[in-house]
Amino acid sequence: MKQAIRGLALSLAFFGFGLTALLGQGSNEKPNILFIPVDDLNDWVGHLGGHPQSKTPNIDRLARMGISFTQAHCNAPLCNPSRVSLFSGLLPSNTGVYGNGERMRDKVPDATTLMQYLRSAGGYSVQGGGKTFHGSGPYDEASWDYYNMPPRNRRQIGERDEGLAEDAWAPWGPLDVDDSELFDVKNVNWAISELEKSHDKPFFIACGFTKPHMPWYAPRKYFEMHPRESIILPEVLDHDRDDLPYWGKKFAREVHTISNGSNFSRHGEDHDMITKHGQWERAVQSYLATITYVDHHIGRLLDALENSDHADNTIIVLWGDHGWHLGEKQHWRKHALWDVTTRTTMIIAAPGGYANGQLCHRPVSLIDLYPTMVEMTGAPERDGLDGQSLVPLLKNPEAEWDRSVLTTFGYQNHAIKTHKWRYIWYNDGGEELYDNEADPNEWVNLASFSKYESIKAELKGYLPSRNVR
Ligand SMILES: [Ca+2]
Ligand SMILES: [Ca+2]
Repeated sequence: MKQAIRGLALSLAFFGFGLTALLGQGSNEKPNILFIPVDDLNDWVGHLGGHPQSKTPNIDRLARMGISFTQAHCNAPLCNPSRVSLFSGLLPSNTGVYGNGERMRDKVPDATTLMQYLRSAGGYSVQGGGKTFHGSGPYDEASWDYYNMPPRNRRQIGERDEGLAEDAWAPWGPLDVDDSELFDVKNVNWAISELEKSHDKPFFIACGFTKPHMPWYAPRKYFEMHPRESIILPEVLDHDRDDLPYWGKKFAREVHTISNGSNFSRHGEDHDMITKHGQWERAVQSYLATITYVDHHIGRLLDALENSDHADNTIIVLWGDHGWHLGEKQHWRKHALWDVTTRTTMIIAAPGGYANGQLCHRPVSLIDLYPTMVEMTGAPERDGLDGQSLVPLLKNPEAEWDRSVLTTFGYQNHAIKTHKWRYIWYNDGGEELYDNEADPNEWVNLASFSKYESIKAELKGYLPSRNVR
C-alpha cells in the first residue's frame, strides 16, 4: 500500500505539486490554507479501510498528495466541543466545553482562535463557509473576515422503504434532485470561486461539509454506486456490552444531550429499532452513499485548486470531527469513548519538504492542527496551546512520537489512546482497557484483570489533572 501511494505521489510531483520546489518559486511566500472539515466522517474512507466498500477516490487522491494519519482521533466525540477544541487549541478539560449547548465565548471569552491568530500574527485573510464550528453559520464572528451561508432549500426528504412504520427511526434514503440544489454543493461552489481569484494576502479558506451527518439523504446516483443487496455489515460480537462498566453501558444505549456530563435524554435504543425494522443494510448503504457524495465534491475543490494559481502554495487539511458507529458494540452515532467513536480521517497535504504520499500510524488528534498550522505558515510560535505540531511527522511519518491522545466526553470521562492501548476512565471510577493490537474491535475489556494493573496505572498518568466544570 505504502509503495503504491509513494509511486503515485511521485507522478503527482511532476503535475503541479512539487513544482514550487522544482522551479524555486514562491519559497518566501506564506502558504495559503484550504481547510476542509467534514461532519461525522469516521474512517470509512478507501485508503483507511474502515469499511471495505467505501468509495472515496478523491479523499484517497488527497492522501496521495500528503500524509494521511491512520490513528487520528477527536478530542471530544460530538460536534461543538470537538470543533471548539480544534479552533481554540484548548482541550475540553481546559475550557469546560463538553456538549453542544455550551458556547466557546461563554467559557473562554479570551480564546484566540486559529483564524484570529493567522490574521493577527500572519497577515492572513480568513474566510469560512458551511459547517466549520458547530452549526452552519459563523458561530464566532470574531473568527472570520467573511462567512458564506448558502440559502437552504426546503428540507429534502429521501425515499423511505415501502411499508416502513412511521415511527421507525430511518432518516436515510435516495433523493431525486440535482447535486446543485444541495447546501454543501452551493458552499463548495463559493469556495471554488474564491480559489479561482487572485488574493492580496495569504488566505485561509474553510469549506465545511454538513454531510455525512444525518439525515443520510443524497442524490440517487450515489446510492446506486452502493447496491443494498451486496452491503457488508460491521462485525459485531453478541453480548459485547456485558463487560462494560455502568457509564459504558449507558453511553451505548442512549442518545445524549450532555451538559457537564449530567443531562441525558432517552430516545430509545437505536440498534434494536434498526434491526427490528430491517434497516441495518439500508443505513450502511446510506452512510456510504452520503460519503461518496461528499467525496465527489471534495474532488471538485481539489480540481479547482490544482487549476488555480495557488496550487503550488496551498496547504490542504481535511478532517472529520469524530467517528461514527453503525452497529459496532450494538451502538449507533457517536457520544462514546471507543475507537469507532474517536477515530476519524485527517489528511495534511502541502507542497515542499514533506514526506508526501505516505501514511502515518502515530496517534495524533485534532488539537494538534492549530500548532501544526502555526508552524507550517511560519507564524510566530504560540504558548498555551494543548496540541503539538505534527510537522516532524509530516517530514518523517515514522519519527519517534511518545504522545498519547486524550478524548473527553462530558465532565471527567476520558479515553487515553496510545499506539497499543485504549484506557477509558469514567467519573464514577468505572474503567475499560483494550489492547488495540490484539483486539482492534475492542471486544474484551481487560480492566478487571489484575495483570494489567501496572499498564492501567501508567495510562492513568495521562489523565488531565485539571477538569474545568
Ligand atoms: Ca459532528
Ligand atoms: Ca466486550
